[in-house]
Amino acid sequence: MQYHPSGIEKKWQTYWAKNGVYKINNTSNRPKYYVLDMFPYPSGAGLHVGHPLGYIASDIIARYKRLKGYNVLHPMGYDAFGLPAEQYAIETGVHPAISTDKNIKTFRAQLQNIGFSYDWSREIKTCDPGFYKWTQWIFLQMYQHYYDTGVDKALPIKELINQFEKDGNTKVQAAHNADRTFTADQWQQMSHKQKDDILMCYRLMYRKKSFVNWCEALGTVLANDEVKDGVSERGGHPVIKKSMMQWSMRTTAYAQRLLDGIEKVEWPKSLKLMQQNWIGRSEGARIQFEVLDSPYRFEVFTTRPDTIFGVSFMVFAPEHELIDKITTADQLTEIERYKNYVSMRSDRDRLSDSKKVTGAFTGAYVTHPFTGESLPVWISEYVLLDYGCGAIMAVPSEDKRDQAFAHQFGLPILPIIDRTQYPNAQMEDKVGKMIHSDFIDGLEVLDAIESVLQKLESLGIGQREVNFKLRDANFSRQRYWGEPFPILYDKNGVSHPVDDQALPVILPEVDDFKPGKDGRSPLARLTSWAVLGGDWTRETDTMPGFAGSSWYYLKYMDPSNDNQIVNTDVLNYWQDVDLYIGGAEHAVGHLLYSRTWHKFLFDLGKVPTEEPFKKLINQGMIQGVIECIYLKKEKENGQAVFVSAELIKDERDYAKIPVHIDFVKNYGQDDSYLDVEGIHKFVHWKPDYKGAKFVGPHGSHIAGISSNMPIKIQTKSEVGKMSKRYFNVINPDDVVAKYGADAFRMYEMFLGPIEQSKPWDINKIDGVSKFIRKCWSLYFDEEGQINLSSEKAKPASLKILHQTIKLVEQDIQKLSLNTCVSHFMICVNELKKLKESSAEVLEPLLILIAPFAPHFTEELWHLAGHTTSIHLASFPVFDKTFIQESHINYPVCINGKKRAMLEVPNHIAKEELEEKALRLDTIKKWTDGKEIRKVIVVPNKMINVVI
Ligand code: ANZ
Repeated sequence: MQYHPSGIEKKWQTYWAKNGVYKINNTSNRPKYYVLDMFPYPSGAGLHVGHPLGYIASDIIARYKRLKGYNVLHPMGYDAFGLPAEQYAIETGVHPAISTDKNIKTFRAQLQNIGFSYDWSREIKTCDPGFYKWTQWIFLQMYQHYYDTGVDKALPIKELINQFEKDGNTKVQAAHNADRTFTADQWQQMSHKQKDDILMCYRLMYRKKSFVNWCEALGTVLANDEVKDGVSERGGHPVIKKSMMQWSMRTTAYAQRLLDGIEKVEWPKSLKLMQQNWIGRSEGARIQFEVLDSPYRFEVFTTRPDTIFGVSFMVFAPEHELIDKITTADQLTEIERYKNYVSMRSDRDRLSDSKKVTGAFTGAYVTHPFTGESLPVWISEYVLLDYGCGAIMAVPSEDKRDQAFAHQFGLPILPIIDRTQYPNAQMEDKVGKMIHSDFIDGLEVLDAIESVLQKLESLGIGQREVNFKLRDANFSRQRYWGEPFPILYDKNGVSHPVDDQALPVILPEVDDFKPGKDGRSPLARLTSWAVLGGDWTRETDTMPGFAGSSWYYLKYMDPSNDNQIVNTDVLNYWQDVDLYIGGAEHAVGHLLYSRTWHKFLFDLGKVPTEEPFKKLINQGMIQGVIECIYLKKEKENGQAVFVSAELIKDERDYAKIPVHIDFVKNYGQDDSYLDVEGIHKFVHWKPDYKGAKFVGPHGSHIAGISSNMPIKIQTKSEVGKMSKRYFNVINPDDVVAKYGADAFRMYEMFLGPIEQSKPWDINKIDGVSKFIRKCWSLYFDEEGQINLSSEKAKPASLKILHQTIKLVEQDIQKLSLNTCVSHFMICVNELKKLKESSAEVLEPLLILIAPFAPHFTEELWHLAGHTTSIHLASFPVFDKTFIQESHINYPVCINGKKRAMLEVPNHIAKEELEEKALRLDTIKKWTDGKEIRKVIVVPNKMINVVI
């Protein structure tokens, strides 16, 4: 019988769906296993062959665990709110809900075509009101809680109000951004609005005026990780700093717990390090300074209090509120000009542009707390407002940025550390003896830090402080396609939560998706929705893309529950995600936000674990070939000049233009090129380049191209991202249509270790496809009849089967899925040679391969007479007796040098073994006439005769 994947695969996909083979229950006596894929954003482009790499790996694990007797939760859903659908709506007028639904249909069909074992009855979409009801609910819980640093957990805001009523806020231990203290009496006197403003400084979801990354073109605020090099990651539009009223999430309250939790999870080292750096804990101190001839004081944050006698000026973040108050009249214009310049720069630009030193002098001075000297106050972009205190004491002798600044503006550099004892020490190393430093002179740096800290504390002008780089996350978007906030404002602007019973607050219909020029969301224009009776209004921002994805993994446990996020018993059963597979790009965004939400829900007693994802794997990328032609960066007479790759000397002088591979001849060889026809096609495709000049090798030129010129422009192919923008996207549907889903799955695994990025190389799929055919043929006789005998299998066949079981099981657990495929190949080759047809070997082999290639194994399983799915069978049990050799071959050595071999039965006694070794002719010859001192036997390894 011939192997025809298409018929078989569709048949079994339908069977699995109809019979609910992958449908699972929340009550089971089996142990649980939860394996999760990072759910996709359903983009208009559909899946390319890179996306399923992780999904195939997780599916193999899910299937393996099922065969091992686990109740496996393996769901799929869609991260369905987000910018692209909305941009598309703005361009085409198609409602985001419609295009998103259409894209989801495409994604689902593509996924089903690959034969994944998802329990589709649990599918979720973050844009579904039934789902975002709970996103809104969690938001409200965070809004109604604060973080108590005394007990180190989130507590109801009511308890905080009780404290305010009793003692004001002076004794409160809480994460906050309040800038004033008050007594119980003062609290009682406050208006509702004032109280609301104060509480906002403590809530875990809170509103504040903050500088945000404002992208005019997209009409929205972007998160720091959505901005790359001063432009939006999506679309590359300019981004500026703007002060706006925004919702924020107080992630920073959880900074230490987020850091501690990293120790407890099984994640890649590199990923843990990225999270640690992003959280960025640093121990130091706050030190107070007084502005000369003025009532103002301020604080700086420093990790190096020991360097206090090296301070020669102060630097403030340009946005620091004190600047306007202390700048002298003659420096006002200069300061304004500089602040204007900085407002156009992203944090990343400000920190990375190390060569460029900029700043402005305020005209103000401060007093050094120990020497009493006057130090000038500057502003510069290298000091960020929202880190530490937004101001620093500059020590140009010990800090590189301060040093560059001092050089640029001619400020004094005071040496304070003698490192002659440490010839290899760097400036950043905390070693050396303090000099020119008053009461710490002669101390080692670490002792000096402690000494200065104690002095500052005793004088009451400084205290120890731990700072984190982690910032509270902006939680507002001025866009349409997101979750509405369940928040109302009364006529005084006081915030009120929507009643739990009134959730979800449904995203209303609008006709015009464009954000307002005033920076407000399209919902703000919909007054019928946004304005309620009695002067009440709704919050019209929407939540960011990461809201739904911060907790979606919980809803899969109990998707249809409308009364709770997840039923408590169900949560106690599933606990957490055992294995999470997804892209490394989510290292600091999604994974930090979801860990924060999870810890918050843990504090509320809503989830039983502190960490959501026990083990995590980042799959690599499947790369595509990018074919490029080169464009000279400087045009000639205003016209584009394309240059043959052969002529390029320094790539930096040229821009690469990715082109369609079908323009290019001889693709896949070293000398791929555009010929005249290709150039015509290129110009037709990019009319902007009509009349462009193409410079081929040997100085041959083409301008205005005539078709009979035998010219070639060499192109260059490189391996890189698979993306629409590089015209190298391969649709898995096409591969499945040609080779079958089983071959596609096995091929993607066979490409290499799952964590590695690797180029798509279709030539290799033939090998995998041949393997499947070979394996298939093992189950048929010469007449093409299914042939599984009930006779005992040959010992050699059992041996290879059990060796394979052992290796595959070992490797699956290590997630080394590529080597599993090699084990199958070796096993099938051996069994083919042995002409094995016994069901005793061939049936377990099918189960072994089934997680990788679920379709053809199911077909053969049924042909073998089974009536239930192979995927509900049991994984074969490794039995070591089958692989034990009946005989052992011992090398026999004389004084450590091998002289003979001895084959003996497996379980022979030591004495007998020694006797046999000494009786060997060769050994007798070597020992003849010599004294045998002793015979050493290393069991199963060797025999050594010492003479
Ligand atoms: C004096 C000093 C002397 C410093 C020295 C460093 C070396 P991390 O480890 O990143 O926490 N700093 C403080 N706040 C800042 C801000 N808002 N923007 C930019 N820089 C800021 O680094 C803390 C150090 O970075 C602080 O210690 C401060 O410079 C600077 F030899 O103070 B240091």
